[in-house]
Amino acid sequence: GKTTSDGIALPDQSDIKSIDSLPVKASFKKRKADLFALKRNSRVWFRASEDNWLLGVVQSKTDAGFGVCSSDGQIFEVGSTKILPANPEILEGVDDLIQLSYLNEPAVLHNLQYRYAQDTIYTKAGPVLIAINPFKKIPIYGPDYVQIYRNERKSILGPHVYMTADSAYKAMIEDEANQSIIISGESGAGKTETAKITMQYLAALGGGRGVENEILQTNPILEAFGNAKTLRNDNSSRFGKLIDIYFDTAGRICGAKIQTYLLEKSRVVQQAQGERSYHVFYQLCAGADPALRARLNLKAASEYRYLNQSECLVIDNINDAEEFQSMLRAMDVVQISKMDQDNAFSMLAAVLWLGNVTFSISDSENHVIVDDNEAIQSAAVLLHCNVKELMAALCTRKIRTRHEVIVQKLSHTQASDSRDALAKAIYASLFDWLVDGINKSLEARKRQTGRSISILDIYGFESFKKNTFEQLCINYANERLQQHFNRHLFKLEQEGYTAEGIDWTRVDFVDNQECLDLIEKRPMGLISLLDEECTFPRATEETLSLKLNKYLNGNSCFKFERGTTFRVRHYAGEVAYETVGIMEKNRDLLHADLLHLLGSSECSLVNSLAERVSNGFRKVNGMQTQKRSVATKFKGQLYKLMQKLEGTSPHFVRCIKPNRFQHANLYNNDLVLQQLRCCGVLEVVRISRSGYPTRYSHHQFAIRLPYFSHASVLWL
Ligand code: AD9
Ligand code: MG
Repeated sequence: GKTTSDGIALPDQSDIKSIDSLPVKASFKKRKADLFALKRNSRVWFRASEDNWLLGVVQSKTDAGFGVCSSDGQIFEVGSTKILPANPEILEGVDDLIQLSYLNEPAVLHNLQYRYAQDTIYTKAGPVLIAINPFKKIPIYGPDYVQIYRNERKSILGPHVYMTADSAYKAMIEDEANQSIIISGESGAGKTETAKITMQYLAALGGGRGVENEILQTNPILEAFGNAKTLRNDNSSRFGKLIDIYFDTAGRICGAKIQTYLLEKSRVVQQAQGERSYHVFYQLCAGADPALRARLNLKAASEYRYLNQSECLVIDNINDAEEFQSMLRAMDVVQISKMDQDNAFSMLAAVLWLGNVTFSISDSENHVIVDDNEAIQSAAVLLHCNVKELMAALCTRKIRTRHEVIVQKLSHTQASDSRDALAKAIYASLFDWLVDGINKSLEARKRQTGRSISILDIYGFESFKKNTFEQLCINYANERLQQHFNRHLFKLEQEGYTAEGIDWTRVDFVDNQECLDLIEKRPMGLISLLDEECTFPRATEETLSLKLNKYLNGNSCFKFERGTTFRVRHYAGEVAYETVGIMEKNRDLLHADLLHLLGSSECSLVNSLAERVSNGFRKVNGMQTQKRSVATKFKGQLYKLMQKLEGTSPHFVRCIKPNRFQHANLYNNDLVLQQLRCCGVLEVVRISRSGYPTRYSHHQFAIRLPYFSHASVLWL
């Protein structure tokens, strides 16, 4: 590389790429200028080891770079590729990353960590709010704080989700435009909590009609039925949720509507070791009163195979029985009738008892019959159907040919699968039924303005040791959301600057279109190929793998691994998926016999659940029933969601997980950096800065002046 007038070696372009995620050209120019500007006593970040940056002060310039004194008085020889200018002390812990003179990664990380150490979890990154999960209660919520933020005294307290909610509310009223608050982040980063805090603020601001309390009380219900403990998060959302909150002309809340997305139903029958099924099952087993227990023939959670197989029945610091009581109160508030509540609990108990249904080999061809025991008897009673018919439907299959009906006996695996399919279908349709019931209660009673604020809280990006269909869908949804984020904060913003004739340096960002193409392009995308393979009765996990490998290998986001594994490079990281079980989950069939059985039940709830399930089916040749694939349906839902969000003014919140252990006061720089890098927050700050270079107050500017190097003026 070149040398400066002081004889300091300057880094090559290639060195810079690895230490800075900024576009190479711009970053090279800036870095060169920054290094020239470093003088004795300049504050700097230097890399002591891989990804470990320390704060120091330049002592001398040497042939190889710099002599730097660290904060504990040690002297380091630092090469010029391993040094970055640090921000002046006056900028320690600024509210908005835009205010930093130097926006390098160590500077941003230090700023966030500095704030986090003081329990200041919110920081602005230009138009985006960063929220770092504290994993502990911080006293910055509640009526007093709502008052402060609604009275515009926010500058005293700094960034907060309340501030974001407040901006959305004001913009809705002033611009007469629908708003959305889009919360993203990895699993466990704090999206659901943030969504609830947002709802609380809006309820306080627009309350008065009473419906706001109903809206808040939907949370414990939906979390009981749709959240579960995973290895990442003790209260992980296993469904996506968009809630539209409607306001009247006076700015008061007058109703709401909830839309949910793809509940992970496989969890009902199976969970990974150390995970749990949906909270509501454990709540019911722990909290039902004696009368309800007797009616449902309810046992302890440990007695049910669907709950005991993962060897995790309780969650630290959670009392399921108490949670059940809160959930019951919430159901009352949301006006779910006692009868509906009782019926819903019968369905839950029926699912649990189905899980205990066992089979025995009945003939030399290994066909099975259902064991006649407490499990099948209880399930039949709870489903209000004939026990003999239920037994028959579980272990045989009627096949109608043109002339006759053939009864085919099932193997052990087939029968177990049909039992599990029934349990999953009942639970998933119960969930939808519940959401519909809630929506009826929340229906906007006075919709004078038609104005709304929508809050989006979906399942966060996931990467486990084993990833399959569910992770693929979840991560796909996150890709879609990331694209929406990019579109608004990069594409639209930059187009705006160009249109206004603002002279600025174009900021590159990681476009995730290729990954989306990989998943959803037709006819050669993951979903299309999967759907096609699902129509072949003889398809296996191996044939699916071969097919994916054959057609997707050209996409740089796809990598085939041996056997039944393939890798996808997502914006948030690479994930290895297993094809095992993917086709069954995508087909999601429930045999017609079981559907008919539910339809013949004497319980109206069971009938209506059957109807819900069959709505997703279509008749082929009047005989077979088949459904639009789960992935294709999900794709359609996401498409509609994006269309809807496009019609609103978005407010973005990025939740960040500071450690993988759900611990308070534990901050892992690498983990934070990785999340910041992949979601594009740093680039957003750079764009905002290039668009509005004079965001400083006079006072701030005056204080900063001595530190204002030639380089940073050029850069801004
Ligand atoms: V997932 O994608 O649904 O698996 P989320 O929703 O991003 O995930 P969640 O909101 O459930 O994460 O947060 C995880 C846990 O972090 C919560 O159960 C709280 O214990 C903790 N948390 C999150 N945000 C806050 C907060 N603002 N204050 C205190 C918090 N604790
Ligand atoms: Mg969540």
